[in-house]
Amino acid sequence: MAQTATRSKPATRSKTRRSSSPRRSGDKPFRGESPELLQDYFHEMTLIRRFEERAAQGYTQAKIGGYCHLNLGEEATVVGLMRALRKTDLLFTNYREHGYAIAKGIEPGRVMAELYGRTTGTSKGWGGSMHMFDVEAGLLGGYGIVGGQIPLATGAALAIDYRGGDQVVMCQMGDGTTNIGAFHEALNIAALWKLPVVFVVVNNQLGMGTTVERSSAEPELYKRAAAYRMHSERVDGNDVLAVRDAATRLVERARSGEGPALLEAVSHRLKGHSVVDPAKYRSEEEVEAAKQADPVLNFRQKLIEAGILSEESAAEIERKAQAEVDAAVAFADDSPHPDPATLFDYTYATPVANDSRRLPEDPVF
Ligand SMILES: Cc1ncc(C[n+]2csc(CCOP(=O)(O)OP(=O)(O)O)c2C)c(N)n1
Ligand SMILES: [Mg+2]
Repeated sequence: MAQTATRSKPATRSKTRRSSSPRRSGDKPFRGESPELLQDYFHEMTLIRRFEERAAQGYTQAKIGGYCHLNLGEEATVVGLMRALRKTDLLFTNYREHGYAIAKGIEPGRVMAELYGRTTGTSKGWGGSMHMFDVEAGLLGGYGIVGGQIPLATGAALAIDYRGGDQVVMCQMGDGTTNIGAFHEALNIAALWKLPVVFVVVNNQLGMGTTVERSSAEPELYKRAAAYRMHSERVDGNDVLAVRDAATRLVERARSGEGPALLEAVSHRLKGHSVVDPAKYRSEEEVEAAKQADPVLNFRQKLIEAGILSEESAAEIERKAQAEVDAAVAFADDSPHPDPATLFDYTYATPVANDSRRLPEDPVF
């Protein structure tokens, strides 16, 4: 395979930041920001919050089956990251991706329909919570295998580079994922070949019930990029503007051929690992700290203090978000279930020899 000029350039020296305190937007956080845009961020963060609360409810009503992991507490990270991407840029995520699907431009109704397992969902109802997929929106999954998205995202970045495109790949993952071998393999090759990919570690400080300190010998995860001489930054994941600015910097850097980067966004998980996890392993203090750091409520408060929202206009945005989620639920509920005969239609892109299409009730021989 021919090497492109970009890939044959030697890797540059690491510019990993020495300071471990996450970047924030500063004392005058809204200076130079358009009030409409800030209100729009608040709306989208609130929409994701309400959507996820409703998904949890749908699970207890048995409307949603299988696994279901929520972005509660990560809304500022999700919105900030997605605002750094163009529609044509590609996104790969882990299984905690409902908010990303919405913020990447997929109708909330289609996301809820996928959770409900209906034909109008992003994956025709066959994927469920962990497998949202929409080529048009640039969301290439939704992966349930921890780290499974990382080699695929790196491969997509290689394809873009090989074809000389100007898209960037964003590869989202959790803190626990940085201990998977594929993480290191992918970062190494991405740095060597200067691929247009931004790896994002959403550090919610827990991998299921295990803290970062217990699982990672270097708990400041952005520093892992140094092993690959890759640029990296750490940002306050509860600060939507700081996340947007850091992600934009790294995405545009990758787009202009300066190579991959690693962004660590530090926030909290407000609830259990999945909707069925009561999270008994967390101390009261830890849960309280997570609540205090709530990115949606804190952003609301700051916008009111800055005169960008009033109590009434904030409540109006919240009503609007609730109405959109109600409409998404109605759309999902009214949509048809898939025909079981189509179960295997989307397993492989091309025909595969010995592709078993046996349903549980079918005879083995
Ligand atoms: C290869 C593999 N190992 C283990 C699991 C089980 N598992 C699912 S999620 C998870 C924790 C991942 O934590 P993190 O990367 O921090 O992501 P978060 O859930 O916090 O978003 C584990 C161990 C899996 N799905 N895949
Ligand atoms: Mg985690």
